[in-house]
This record gives sequence, structure tokens and C-alpha cells, in this order.
Amino acid sequence: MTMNNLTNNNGIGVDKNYDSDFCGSIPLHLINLTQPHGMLLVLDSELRIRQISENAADHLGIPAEEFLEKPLAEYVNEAQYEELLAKLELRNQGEKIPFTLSFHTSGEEKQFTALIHTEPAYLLIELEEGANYQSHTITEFFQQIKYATSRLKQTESVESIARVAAEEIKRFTDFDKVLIYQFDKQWNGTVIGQAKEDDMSDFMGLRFPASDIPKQARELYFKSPYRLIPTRDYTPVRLLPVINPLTQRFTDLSDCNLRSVAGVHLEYMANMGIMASMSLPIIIENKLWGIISCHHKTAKNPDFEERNAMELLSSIISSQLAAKERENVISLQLTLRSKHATLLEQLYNSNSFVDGLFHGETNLQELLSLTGAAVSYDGEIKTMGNTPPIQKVKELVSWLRRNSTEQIFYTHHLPHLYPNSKDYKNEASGLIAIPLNTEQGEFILGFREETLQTVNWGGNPDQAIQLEPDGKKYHPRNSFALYQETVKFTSIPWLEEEVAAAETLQNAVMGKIIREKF
Ligand code: BLA
Repeated sequence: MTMNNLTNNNGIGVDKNYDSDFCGSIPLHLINLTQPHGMLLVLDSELRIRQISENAADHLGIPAEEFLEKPLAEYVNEAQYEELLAKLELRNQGEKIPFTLSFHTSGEEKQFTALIHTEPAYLLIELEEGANYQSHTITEFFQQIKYATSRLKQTESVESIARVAAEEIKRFTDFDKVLIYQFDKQWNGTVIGQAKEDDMSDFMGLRFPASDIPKQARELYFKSPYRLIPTRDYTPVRLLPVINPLTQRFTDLSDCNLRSVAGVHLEYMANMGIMASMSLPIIIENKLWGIISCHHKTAKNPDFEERNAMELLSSIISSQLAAKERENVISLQLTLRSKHATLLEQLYNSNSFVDGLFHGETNLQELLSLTGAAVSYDGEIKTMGNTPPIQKVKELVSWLRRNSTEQIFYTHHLPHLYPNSKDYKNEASGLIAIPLNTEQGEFILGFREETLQTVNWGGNPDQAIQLEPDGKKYHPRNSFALYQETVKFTSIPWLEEEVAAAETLQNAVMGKIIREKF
């Protein structure tokens, strides 16, 4: 495997933190507003209606106020009500329970898909019209998911999983565009898989700044398996009464599907030229690895079964990606371990540890994918490959001595931390310093050359937040057209596994030094 397999999306060189506190502090959960494609009911422990979304009349033909303080049992199918009670008996706190609920309010029975959220002080019921169980058969779904899974299993790399995942979700849902979006360490993200209609703009390979999906929005993916906005063109619906009488606060809508959307994001969707959007998390080892983002030019509201199937697909995709990443790590570890074993043997059989590191079947440069290396030991500097001039290495060693501890120090943008090194960026934009004796200025130094990288942003990230002159109103950027940034003074980043290999090497060399000395 080449190193690039693991590093091409590691956010090389993007030093600027685009994770905006400003966007991150927009409250999403205490907004007291819902989207109108469903209704929200807040019930007390006796299942009386204590708060209701004002659009009740649109869905049930009776003004919202009339429902307040009434028992839910008064309006719904009796058998279903009994079933609901039984389900509530078995519930776990925080669990969402989906089922069908029929209301008889306007002379006829109207079927809703209901989702119950249990909170300590109350129950939330979200109701959406049109439980359309006839539209798909279970067999149809099962076949489609089975087909998608078998295609995913045949893939060879993270990139091909992303491509197949986008294709399969698009085929399954008919969204106009489906994107697989991977976060980097700084929460910027890159589109690594795409399937789209021809007239949709091409986002493949584009990077988007962290502020586009701020922290609190990212965290909600741990509470809700998807975020669905069937249309951005809607009038938000208020809850009646405004304050939840059971808590004397606004009702927390964190994990409600119907939660109304932050204005800035609705504008963002308009700027992207889409009307509907749905996103699902890719969670690996309890971390948000990425999202599956689906766009549609016109309004679109996948039904409950479709959403459930998408949830299932997204977890299958997550586990395929997790397995592939794990495989990549193991294969890199194996390569490093085998080089390491050879190097250790060489080290022990050589006259001096420097000889052992520099000469033989393998060497330090190969082990850590360096473009140059130096050893500062016993008052002398020895080098291999392309390195800064000896005098400069000496100065670098003094800097390290003043600033570093006994721990391994590594950076893939040395010139940002130590501006004097700009002169030799071609040899050492990346540095790994393995201390042997920091006080004496004894180090093994690994260098990586500058790797100029072009980052393709979806719109200028420095213009991601547009503040109006009043300093209060703000907008998202209005162009997602390619904006290229050339990142200078950086090398290919160091992988965790390489740093671990450097640590093992440090111990081995220390052992060798002790034996050389005594
Ligand atoms: C929400 N931003 C989101 C969401 C996505 C994105 C996926 C979740 C809601 C959804 O699924 O539509 C961003 N969508 C993307 C990106 C791609 C994509 C990057 O398809 C790339 C392919 N947004 C801004 C600015 C702010 C901001 C400047 O551009 C803040 C000032 C905030 N984005 C913002 C907020 C939400 C959001 C607050 C949450 C909206 C909500 O859930 O109500």
C-alpha cells in the first residue's frame, strides 16, 4: 500500500480552523418551531395532550387549542392505544418507538406514522401523515438492500465503497444527488463519493469548511439517525402553548425529526439550488466519520420505510468503511513491522547505531518514508538523503533542545512553528524528532520534503460566513464554485502508525547505545 491511500483525505496542510464558534452557537433544539409536514404532541404521564403544534387543524381538522388537556385516548383507535400502552411499558428511556396511529377527528379515520420519544417529564409524539405501507413490499426492500450490500462487499478501497454507496443510495431513493462526505481532523469535509443527475453540479473531490456543518449540528447525528428537510420552502409552525407546562421551559426538540431548520441552512440549500435534503451519519468507533448527504431539486419526502431502509444502508456502509480502514491500518502496520524487524537486526549487528540506521537491506529513510534523515550524537551530525545544510541542522537541534521534551516531536509544517526553516522547506517541511538525550542535543531527525498541495474548496472558505454591516444578520456563502488553494510549507503528514514505529525505534536505539557504551 502506498502512504497516499491513508493520507489523501487527512486534511494535509489546512491549518486554519474553520470550525466557527459563531455558527456553533446557533441554538437548534430550543427553537419551539417545527416543519409543517407533521404534527408534534407533548403528553404527560397520563397521556394527556399538554402541548401541540399549531398546525393540528391542517392535519386533523380541529383547532390546536381544543386538544389541550384532553386525553390522547379520546381521539385515537382503541386497539392501537392499547398497543401503545404496552409499548410504553417496555420502553427504555430515550428510545424512539415507531408505530401507526389512526385519529378519528373529522368524521373519518386518518392514519399517521407516529414516533414516540420518551423524556423523563413527558412524551413527545411526532405524527406524519400517509403511512403508505402498500408502496413497497418487504421483499422488494430486502432484495435491494441485499444487492447493495453485495456490491459494497466487492469493493477494494474506501474510495470505491464511497462511490458504490452513493450509487446504491441514489438508486434506492431516487434523490437527484447523493454524496459521501468524509470529515478531516479539523471537521472540514471532502466529497469522496458522488452519484448524481447530469444537471446537478459536480461536488466530487471538493472540500467544505467545518462551519458548513457546525458542532451542534454534527452532534445531533448521535441523537437522530437522519436529518430530513422535505422542502426548504415552508412556514414554520409554533408549539401551543409556547412554554412546556410540564417543565416550564421550551421543549427540547433535539431529536425530533420535525424540528424546524436553522435559517442560515435554508439559505445554504437555496444557494446550492436544492429544495429538499436528507443526511445520515457515518459513525465509526463512536466518532462521526462522515455523512451521506442527499439533495433534490424539488420537494421530496421519503416515507418511513424508505427512511428506515436508508438507516440500515447507512449502518452497513459505515461498517464496510470501518472494516476497510481497519484493513488498511493492519496492512500498514504489517509493512512497518517487517521493515522494523529488518532494521532492528541490522542495528544490533552493526558497529554503531548510526551505521545500522543508515546502511543495509533497509534503512531509517525507508522505514518512516523520509526524504532525508540526520543523527545528532556525540557532538557530530551525520546525514542521509536530502537534508538541510549541516549548520542549519545544528540550529534546528538547538531549537529542539530548547523546546522539546523527551517525547517524540513531529510536525508536517515545520516552517509554521519554526520560521527559520523556511529556507530549507524543500528538504524539511516535515520533521520527526526522536530524542536520545534532549539535554545534550542528541536526536534522530527524519525529514520530509515540501509537498505542494492544491486544495479544491467548494467556494472560498474564508467567505463561508457573510456578516451584514449591522454585525448581527448573517448569511452562508452564495457560491460553491471551485476555489483552489495552494498549501505551501507542508509535507505529507505523519501517520499514527509511523509515530508508533518511531517510538519502538527510539527504545531499540537507546538499548543499542547502552550496549555500545558499556
Ligand atoms: C446543517 N449543513 C447542515 C447539514 C448539512 C450541511 C448536510 C445537515 C442538514 C442537512 O442534511 O441538510 C452541509 N451539505 C453540507 C455540506 C455538503 C452538503 C458541507 O451536502 C457538502 C457536500 N452553515 C453555513 C454557515 C453556518 C451554517 C455559515 O454555511 C453558520 C453560520 C450552519 N448548517 C448550519 C446549521 C445547520 C447546518 C446551524 C443545522 C440545521 C438544522 O438542523 O436545523
